[in-house]
Amino acid sequence: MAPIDIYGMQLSAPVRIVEMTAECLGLEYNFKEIDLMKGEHMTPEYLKINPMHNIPAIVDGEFAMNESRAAAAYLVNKYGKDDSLYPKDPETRCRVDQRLYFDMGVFYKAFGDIVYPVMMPDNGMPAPGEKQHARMKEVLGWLNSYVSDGKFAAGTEQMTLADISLVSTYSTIKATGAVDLSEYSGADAWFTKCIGLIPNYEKANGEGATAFGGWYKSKLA
Ligand SMILES: N[C@@H](CCC(=O)N[C@@H](CS)C(=O)NCC(=O)O)C(=O)O
Repeated sequence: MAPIDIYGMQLSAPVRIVEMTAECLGLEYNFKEIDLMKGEHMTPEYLKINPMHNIPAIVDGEFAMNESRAAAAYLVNKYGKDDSLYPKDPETRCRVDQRLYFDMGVFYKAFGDIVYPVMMPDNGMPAPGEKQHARMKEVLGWLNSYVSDGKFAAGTEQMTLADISLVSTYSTIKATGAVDLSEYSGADAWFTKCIGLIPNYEKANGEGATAFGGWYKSKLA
């Protein structure tokens, strides 16, 4: 099988979801750097691959796709030896999907509302205050309830795409130090367990999360 191409940059949490998934599947991949700061996502070459001009995108032969969680699911569906990362049982898959949508639309959103106004002060977002921090706490409470008592995020016996996606966001939050995570010991134990199960974790996610955290911290007065 020819290696797939993953387009993106390590700073990006969605990009790291796809990389971690490829690592868990033992897939060979070429990482093709798309530096948003240099505008490389707006070149005609990249727009041909992904007209939505966000990262990540994958290319597998003739097939190109963006949206990290959809791309990660494709990789499991196509290349997984079994369905353990994305179980086919309808209820379990629904729980995995719910966690994936939760991660994108609720968890990362709550986090973004706290850090992006600091990292990109010109983007017009309101400065984070009590409201944004209260929301983040509520959302972390839900994550904690999903993963407490030694459970994986979708209630399975094994790690799934739900965990990989949530690990990407959780590690990024942790690296910024922008949110007090001390109340969520269940989540922290789950995080430590998951990162021990992801091959080449530092390369696929840890280094990028740390770099994101460094960027955030550099913007604090
Ligand atoms: N829901 C998308 C989000 C992708 C996304 O927003 N990527 C950001 C970087 S983290 C990006 O590429 N922004 C530049 C742009 O949209 O032009 C996914 O999970 O793939």
